[in-house]
Amino acid sequence: MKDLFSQSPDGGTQTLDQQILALFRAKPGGVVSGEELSGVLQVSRTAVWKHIKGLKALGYRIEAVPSQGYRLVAAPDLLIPEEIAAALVTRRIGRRVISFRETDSTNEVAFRLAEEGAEEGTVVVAEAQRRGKGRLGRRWESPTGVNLYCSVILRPPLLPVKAPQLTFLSAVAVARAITATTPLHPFIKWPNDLLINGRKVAGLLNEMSSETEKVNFIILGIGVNINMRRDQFPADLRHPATSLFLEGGEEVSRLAFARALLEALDALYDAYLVDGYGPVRKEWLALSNVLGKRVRVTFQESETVGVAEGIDEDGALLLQLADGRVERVLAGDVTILQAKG
Ligand code: BT5
Repeated sequence: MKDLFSQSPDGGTQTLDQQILALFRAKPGGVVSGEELSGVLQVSRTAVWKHIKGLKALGYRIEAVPSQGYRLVAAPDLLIPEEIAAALVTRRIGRRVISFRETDSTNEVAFRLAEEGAEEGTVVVAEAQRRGKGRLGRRWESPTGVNLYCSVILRPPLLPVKAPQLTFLSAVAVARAITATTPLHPFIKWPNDLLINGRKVAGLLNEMSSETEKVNFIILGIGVNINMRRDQFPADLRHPATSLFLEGGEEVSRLAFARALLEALDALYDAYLVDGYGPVRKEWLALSNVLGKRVRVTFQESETVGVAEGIDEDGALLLQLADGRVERVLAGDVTILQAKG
């Protein structure tokens, strides 16, 4: 049976469940009669009742109001298109959302959709990932129902070397969403981690399809640990990790977070297309935890030690070496050695 997660990736028509929820939402807090539901949806009253039962099983609290109909009392914190779209104010990003109960990797789904021509702003989310991806073939832990795993398709008019600018844009968007939904203070660790109190709360994996002179599309892959519990982290992570719940002591609505994130991405991307990279870079630098610190950057077999001075147009980290030269580091993992001076 089709359900709220089984929306066809090519958009397609709304499922019955989706239509029922849309009718409830059209009358906030109000009663929708069984007659109205079966009339608008063109199905029997028994079919309506079956679907209401299915929605209840998903966590929707739907009351039967005797001889009047049904009332939606509360919706679960599920990352499904209707719920994300319910109060979303964006121009491009999230106009189309595709959600999965489980998938291998939202980045892979988004990549395939983009290859098939999906429009800019299409968002793929999942409640769980079987093979969530980190950088360099690493794994991203993606337990069910507690976090956000999301991939956004962008088609910026950009030279491929400038693509890292969008990694910074997505880092700033995640920081804004954290600030909007919690009292916590996030920091960005170059190039793609978000930290709270020194522990990793989110990671970014941007993937690109390009030609020499032109980006075809970029997938912004964003994983945020929202309500993940201590015992859901494996013991062998590379860096200390955390979740918004563990840091703030309170559960955070994943839906509210997803909306805040898509709105932040939308606003930043809009501004980026008009004003360029400058404002993103400025906000990124203000959120960075490495500026002015002595760091070691390791990449495969090589390592560079220096004081982090900033980031450049191409996303490189600028490190001042012991001999005073400034080196551009394009990729790697950063360890903070000590504060300067
Ligand atoms: C990242 O890689 O931080 C990028 C993570 C991107 C995940 C998103 S989820 C939606 C989208 N779809 C995908 O398939 N991926 C993206 P990296 O910097 O390489 O960090 C990976 C390392 O972080 C792992 O080797 C672990 O040590 C650690 N790690 C794994 N899962 C974690 C988690 N949930 N929270 C914190 N650290 C984690």
